[in-house]
Amino acid sequence: AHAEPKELLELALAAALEAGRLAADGQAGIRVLDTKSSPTDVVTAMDRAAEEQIRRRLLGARPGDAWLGEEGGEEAGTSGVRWIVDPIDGTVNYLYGRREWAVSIAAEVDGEIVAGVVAAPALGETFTATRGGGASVNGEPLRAPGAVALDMALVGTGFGYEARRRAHQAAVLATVLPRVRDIRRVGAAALDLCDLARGRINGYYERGTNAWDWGAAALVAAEAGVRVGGLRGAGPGSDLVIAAVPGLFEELHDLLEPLGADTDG
Ligand code: LIP
Repeated sequence: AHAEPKELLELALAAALEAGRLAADGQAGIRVLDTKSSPTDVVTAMDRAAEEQIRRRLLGARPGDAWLGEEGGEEAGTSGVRWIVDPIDGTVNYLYGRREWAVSIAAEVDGEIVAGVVAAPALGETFTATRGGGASVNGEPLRAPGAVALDMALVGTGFGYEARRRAHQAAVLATVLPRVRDIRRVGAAALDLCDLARGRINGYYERGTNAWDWGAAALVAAEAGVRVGGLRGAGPGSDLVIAAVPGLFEELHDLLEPLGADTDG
């Protein structure tokens, strides 16, 4: 059955905090220089274990819901509710013992995300939002600061994993970098959008991310007053996500559009 966004948020929050503890406890044991087993395999195993734990908790409570997970793929449901889950966004940071990684859980009702949690245990930060109900960090209301001009903007971005895509992303960046205050590459799309919601960056764009990376965080950002979209009026998608408060959003959009930032060149 359908549920209220607040109920879905509570469930998602409990699941994200639990999975965050599991992953945080496991992070210390990962050694990048360990020669016996590949560290990437260890991270993949943790990704799977965390997603499985989230799935047990969410689908245990709501068996008719649909699923879209980074590790577990897609599964249809009957309730009209779909969970969109990234057990560890920022896996390279996680692997290197860095703190910028997060568990991301979004609840979609009839195709629209209505609740989202981004839990970053190593940072001690948990972001939550419900559609129309505002966004918070650690329970404190979040409001993005007003627009700055593009040349004063600190802009976050990220890069894909394939060489060809990266070469074009580097070409786009070569045009963007001289036009802005500076660039940040934090390594977790969910945290980029949450950082934007609290004014730690002013803008963000990235090609090639998936709904599990940005679904929950896009709601946090939108509820904090950030515009999140794509090129030419499109919504955010794997082609391109652009985010900034109104005013700066249009400037960033108009800079990226002629560069083909939504393509691989
Ligand atoms: C990662 C993103 C990162 C992006 C990578 C990747 P993962 O997600 O959050 O910002 O640049 O392409 O998608 O793989 O760590 O879940």
